[in-house]
Amino acid sequence: MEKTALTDEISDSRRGGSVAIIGRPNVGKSTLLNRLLGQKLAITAAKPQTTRHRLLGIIDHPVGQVALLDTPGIHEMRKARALNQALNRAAMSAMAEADLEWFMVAAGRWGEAEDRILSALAQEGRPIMLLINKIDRLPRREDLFPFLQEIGAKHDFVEIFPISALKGANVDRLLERTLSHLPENGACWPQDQLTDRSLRFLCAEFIREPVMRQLGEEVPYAVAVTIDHFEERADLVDIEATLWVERGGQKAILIGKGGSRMKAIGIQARRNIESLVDRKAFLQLWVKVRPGWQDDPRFLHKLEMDAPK
Ligand SMILES: Nc1nc2c(ncn2[C@@H]2O[C@H](COP(=O)(O)OP(=O)(O)OP(=O)(O)O)[C@@H](O)[C@H]2O)c(=O)[nH]1
Ligand SMILES: [Mg+2]
Repeated sequence: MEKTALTDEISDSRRGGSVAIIGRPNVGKSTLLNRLLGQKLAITAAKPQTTRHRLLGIIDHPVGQVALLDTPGIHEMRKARALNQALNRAAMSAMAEADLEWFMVAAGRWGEAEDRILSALAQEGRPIMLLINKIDRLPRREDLFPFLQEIGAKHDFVEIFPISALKGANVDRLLERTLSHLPENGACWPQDQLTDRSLRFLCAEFIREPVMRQLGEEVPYAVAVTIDHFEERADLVDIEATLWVERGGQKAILIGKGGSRMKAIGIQARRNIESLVDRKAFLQLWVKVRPGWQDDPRFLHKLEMDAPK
């Protein structure tokens, strides 16, 4: 990396701290985590509510470390199922413990949801950087100016950053500026550590990703993945997993005609896992029905999502 003025300034004391990425579903939070890590850790899809867990990614930089917390998109709960409550709670708890907040919005989009999230963030009292993502979608850069003016006035943001998480525009600069706002001698994780999540957890997520990406409206939200068997060998990982749905009809859709959908999901999941573990994966997938799992606190606990008492 090119030596910057910032690197010179504080080369003798590493900075560090935790940063929560907060925003509405689908704005690109997980894409940014992966971009900054330089590898895929979080699952992403062009659908809201892809992320269900808070996910730590440790970003190592010459100037210091950022413990970056990806979070589920904060959403209004119409039906307020236990799963939805757990998603919002995971985001709020990350928000509460971060040293600094990244509030992410999509370029040109600001609505009531953004106002609500911003007021929750402001209540935490931490510095907030506003990230305006997906700027690659704008036909012209100038199109952003009126938007910047309007939303820049909504809060005393420490910085405002137009970025493209997908294309990588402005993200290096974002990281440098973020580090300058974090304490000296802050976080300190082993340099080769990427996250605090187990490989087993990540594999369950990497199986859920093709479900999110390949299936239509309702079914992906009714799917949860548990790992029944996980064995790491020198040349192979051997995994058996269950995809849980809530109804028989969803099971039929997930399996597809003659098993074709599950086959396609299995192929993509195996690819995801093999590139993560850097060896072959042997994957056996089952589909089972568990009515009402989205409201079952014990099952949500099993999925490593804290459930309401
Ligand atoms: N054009 C464009 N698309 C992006 C950008 N960042 C993310 N996306 C796309 O937006 C969609 C949502 O991205 P995610 O990273 O899954 O969004 P998220 O905020 O984590 O969503 P939830 O987990 O549901 O809260 C995906 O299709 C991404 O490829 C970007 O900078 N530009
Ligand atoms: Mg996400």
